Amino acid sequence: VLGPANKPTHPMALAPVATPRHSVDGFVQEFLHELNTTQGVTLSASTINDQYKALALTVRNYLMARWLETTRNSIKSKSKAVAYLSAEYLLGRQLGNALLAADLADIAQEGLKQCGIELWQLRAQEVEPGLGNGGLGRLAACFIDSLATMNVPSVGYGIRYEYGIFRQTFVDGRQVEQPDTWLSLGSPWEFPHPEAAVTINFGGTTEKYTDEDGRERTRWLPEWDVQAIPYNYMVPGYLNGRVNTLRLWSAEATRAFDLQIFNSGDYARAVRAQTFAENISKVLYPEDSTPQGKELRLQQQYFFVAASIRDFINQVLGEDFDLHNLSDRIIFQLNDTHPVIGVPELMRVLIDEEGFGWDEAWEVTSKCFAYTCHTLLPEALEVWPTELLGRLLPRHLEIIYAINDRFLEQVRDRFPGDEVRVGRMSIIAEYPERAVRMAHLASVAATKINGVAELHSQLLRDKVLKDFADLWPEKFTNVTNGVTPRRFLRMANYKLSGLLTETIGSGWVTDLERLRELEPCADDPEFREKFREVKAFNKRRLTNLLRARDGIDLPEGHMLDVMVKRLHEYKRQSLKILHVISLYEQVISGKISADEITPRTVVFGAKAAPGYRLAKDTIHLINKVASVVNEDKRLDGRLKVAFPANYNVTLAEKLIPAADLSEQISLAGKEASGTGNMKFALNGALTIGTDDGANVEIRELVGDDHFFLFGMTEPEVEALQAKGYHPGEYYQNNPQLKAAVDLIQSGIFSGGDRGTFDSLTSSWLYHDRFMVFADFDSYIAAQKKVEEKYADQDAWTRSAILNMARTGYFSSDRSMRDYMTRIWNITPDF
Ligand code: GFP
Repeated sequence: VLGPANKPTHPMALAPVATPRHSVDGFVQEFLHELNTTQGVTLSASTINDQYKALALTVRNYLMARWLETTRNSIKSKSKAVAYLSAEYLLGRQLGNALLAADLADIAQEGLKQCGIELWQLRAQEVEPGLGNGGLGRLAACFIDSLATMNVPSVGYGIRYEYGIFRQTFVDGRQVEQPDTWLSLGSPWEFPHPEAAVTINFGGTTEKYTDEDGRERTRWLPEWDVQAIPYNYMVPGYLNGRVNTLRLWSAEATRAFDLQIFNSGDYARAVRAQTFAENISKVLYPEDSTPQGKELRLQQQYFFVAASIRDFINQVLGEDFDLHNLSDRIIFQLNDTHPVIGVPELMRVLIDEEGFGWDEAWEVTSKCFAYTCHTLLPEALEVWPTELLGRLLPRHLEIIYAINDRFLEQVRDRFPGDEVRVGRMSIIAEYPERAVRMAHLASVAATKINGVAELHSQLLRDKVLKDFADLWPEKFTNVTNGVTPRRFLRMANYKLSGLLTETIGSGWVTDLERLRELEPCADDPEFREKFREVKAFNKRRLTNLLRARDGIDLPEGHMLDVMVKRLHEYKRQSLKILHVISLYEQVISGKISADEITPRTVVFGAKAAPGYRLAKDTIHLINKVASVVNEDKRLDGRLKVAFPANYNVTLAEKLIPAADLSEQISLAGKEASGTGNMKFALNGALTIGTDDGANVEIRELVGDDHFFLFGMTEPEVEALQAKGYHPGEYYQNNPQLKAAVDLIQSGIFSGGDRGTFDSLTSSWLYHDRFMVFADFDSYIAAQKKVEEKYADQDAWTRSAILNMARTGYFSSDRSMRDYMTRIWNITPDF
């Protein structure tokens, strides 16, 4: 991926690859050439897809020389690299980013115009690769962008899911999942390398043997295998001439089909092995409520991690490299627990294949991994039943047991007699079934463990991984998440970008803290006016998009109140919809008149995991409320709900710059960080939020006057839990809450059927772990403050500008700097 280490070369191969001329003429020539030679069409006969592909290939050509050079230099410099191991990369569209990185956007626009083509139409052709689920995958994409922009030798490793995350549709308000066929027209951004395939083994048994030197060794006798085929993607840095690599693995059967069986006429059986093997890279997060689904997930994890480790060792380091020095050349960053099976895999490679002794192997392995935890929910920490892990990866299970034995010895030494602690910390859980706790394995092996926001890292130390922090306090650190300013400000909000650059120069794109220089502009009426014009433009742009994409009409002049994120109870989309229902209820029951409502459109964007019943019911409720509220004349058009289906990065890029209000309303102590919160603030939306995740740091930076804080703090949540949370009391004692819940139960949103949403209402009323009712009152009060402030547009705009000016800290460039100094011990290449 960073290039073969010791391969033959030729003096001419060292000459730089020609980059096409950076001029409109040069561009047009290149574009027409691609159209003719790669797509095989003339301009006049070309379809829009031909044009899009030719454009993508043209842009690629401009980046190609840089890519080859980056690769060559990384090998030569022998510097330490980061391998980011992530099961998800939510990349978004590639074309716009590549145009920006290669400084080609204006040239392309002009050149295409000369050919009678509009650039934006071609950009709209691109189907984004949905290789992630939410914040975790998008974070990985932001990080690799920053690493390239900051000249850090690095490679991203992951899976090329054929179908990615599902495409969400709504049928009668309910989520229905469709396969996401993002590859159906081919992707011009990938470079397959079948010749560099890696064989990945599964199943079978292990056996002991004595080697030539008379040493007792173990070997794995696998039962079946699959080919991991690498697909390379360019990761261009912003205007710095560096192009890093993202390498995604695709599964192919080793034995495609059995000709004997085929010829006997049993066609289905002839290809069974192929289908089975290739399922591995079919979809992101196969539904895991079945044992088969669970097993497939573990297969996926081992598949991509084993291929990546093997790839790095073979391709980058080469045969002569002394693996005792591996940690001088690499750090594997584990993005959550999904890649943690890499720990026993590296041990196996070193011991079984390279002949290392245990201690030597552990010495290397325990320096080569660092672990980022992204959650606070205990149920989100993966565990694999030993029955399953042992069946799929028998040698790895042995190694895990051996790691655990040595680890528990250490615990016993340190805390003699404390067997309860030993049981708590063990990598192996005994209840409800014997299973491997992957977060414990990661914590034992990693050089560093980090959370993703200050509060989160603190809670990891104090609660989730407390025993480990007691044992190894020095392992724990924090790196607050960040987002790339290139995609989420420069590209997504080009009007605002223009205004910023006009005011403070363009340096902010790679040095986001420079937005601070805009603080004084908050008091400048002329700047405020321009800022408002940008927002109005972004709203019109969104309106046009939603009309075309979803048939949704956004009314003019409304506050745009946006809640977009994965659907989960802890994130509390339910609290947001209860607010809408409550406003509606107050108007139709005559408690307030419609003109007392601030004209507001609430926009939701969220996918629910296919097997997550309550999340899907919440989507159903939101859609049903939308259809009733949007039609009710009594509201005088002052309250609307929009829920465009299939929220993704492409939509986020239009939605976030248009938003006035950002909803970050998780129960305190549950959201690790959040990154949407950062994107909204940077684009000049005000946040209504709890003291949770990175909200805490956002509020500290922007100031209390420019942030709508509500809800319990984390210690208050804990105290309430300890005392006993009785949601029924809130319901009984708060007439406004009761009226909203009763309205749902009246059947008004479900065609008269009173039971449709019982699953939700009874969860809130009887056993809601996420305490929606407890924060309802304070949320409503904070929304009143939102309305008051919004009524004073000057004050609102002032706060919006300050939000943007003060949140430059949340650049993923800063996150990467923190990883480099606190975790990786790496310096950038220059
Ligand atoms: C998860 C966490 C978020 C966090 C991201 C990235 O994302 O709090 O910001 O990882 O660290 F929950 P989601 O799966 O929730 O989107």
